[in-house]
Amino acid sequence: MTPPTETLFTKIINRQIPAEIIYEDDLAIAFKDINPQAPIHVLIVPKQPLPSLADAVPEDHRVLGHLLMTVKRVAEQVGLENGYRVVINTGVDGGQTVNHLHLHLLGGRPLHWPPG
Ligand code: D5M
Repeated sequence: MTPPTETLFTKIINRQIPAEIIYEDDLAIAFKDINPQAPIHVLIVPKQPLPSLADAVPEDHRVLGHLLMTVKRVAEQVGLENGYRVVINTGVDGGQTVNHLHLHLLGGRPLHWPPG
């Protein structure tokens, strides 16, 4: 298990670096991805610095459920009424580059399958 450390996303949560924040509550924050892969690309991030989904334990179920409900809320907020994709890159083979759990919300165009 990777120990939790201060990450780039912790710095966004603490307003130490700027981001286009579009939603925030006690448990989560959502901001626009700096390198968008679709017309709408938002990251939904827990304030608790869980490194990845692979590090989750049963006690994290509340925040994990909250993150999915936050995706749904943000998708409605940004008008993704035709659908969207939610991605959680996990670990090296999953293509995770920031070791702070985050859900990618992608939409605004038809998305292809399978991903690369
Ligand atoms: O995705 C990590 C994502 O984080 C990637 O899509 C770019 C995004 N990113 C990196 N730095 C920033 C800042 N400063 N603001 C907004 N978005 C950022 P992964 O799944 O780990 O590959």
